Amino acid sequence: MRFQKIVVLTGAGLSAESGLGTFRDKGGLWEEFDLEAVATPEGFARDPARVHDFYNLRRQRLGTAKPNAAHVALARLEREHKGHVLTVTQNVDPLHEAAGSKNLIHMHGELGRVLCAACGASVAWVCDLSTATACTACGKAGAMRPDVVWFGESPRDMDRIYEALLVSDLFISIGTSGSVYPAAGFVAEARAAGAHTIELNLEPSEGASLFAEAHYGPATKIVPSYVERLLRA
Ligand code: BJW
Repeated sequence: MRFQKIVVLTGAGLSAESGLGTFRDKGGLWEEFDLEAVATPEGFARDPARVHDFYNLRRQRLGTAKPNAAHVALARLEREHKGHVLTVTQNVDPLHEAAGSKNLIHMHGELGRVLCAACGASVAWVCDLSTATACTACGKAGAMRPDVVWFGESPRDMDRIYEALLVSDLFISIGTSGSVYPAAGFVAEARAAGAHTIELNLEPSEGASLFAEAHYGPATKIVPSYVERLLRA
């Protein structure tokens, strides 16, 4: 294969066909919920119960979701590609790992984990959270929050991501609108490193002109066929 060091960035569009809503499409989560109220530290400080309701609902919706053909194809790419593949997801769902991806970074955190603001413990969590929930590590009640990254907070593992982008020779962006930074800036980092850049999305994203190559359509169609071609090349 022509490419040895691949970085894949995924967004909500990848999980759309698994029944999980995107954020900014018609009918997306930001039409139903106020972003400032539910996805910022300030919104959480003002009304934690409202934020817990939003994430409890998201956790419940996750219940029956299964990985789709696009998640499965990306796990296959990691397994069968002779070089290095790092998948960086903005998604908080667990569908990449359910499909078998192992070299994976959840840069915006995970819906299936909660964080104690008092002691810093992050623990796996499947139930609802409330303002009264006690931390299973330190016992303090009322300091638990979803272990996700809100606007104004630092995304996770950024050093590892930038290191991978710096040596990448192929960057693939899938199912993301390219409207949230720092993820929206990864294509420029990869280009600067000399990588070939590809967008796979339902429609051109905000940063579409930055990509050297693009294929548009539903992820469950275009991702498996692209991975197949890549592995045969
Ligand atoms: C399909 C499909 C199908 C549909 N098949 N495709 C001014 C300028 C620049 C930056 C800033 C600025 N002001 C503030 C900032 C920074 C800010 C930011 O970017 N704001 C923008 C609004 C401008 N960013 C931050 O605050 C971030 N932190 C930060 O920058 O810290 C500083 C720092 C930087 C670097 C190192 C260290 C520190 C944090 C951002 C946190 C984002 N959080 C959320 C919520 C997470 C938890 C949760 O899930 O609730 O993350 S917001 C939401 O947006 C979520 C997503 O991960 C993220 C991206 O959304 P995504 O995935 O792109 O979804 P959509 O809906 O936008 O797009 C879906 C796409 O799929 C569409 O294109 C469809 O066409 C497509 N699609 N169906 C294929 N079947």
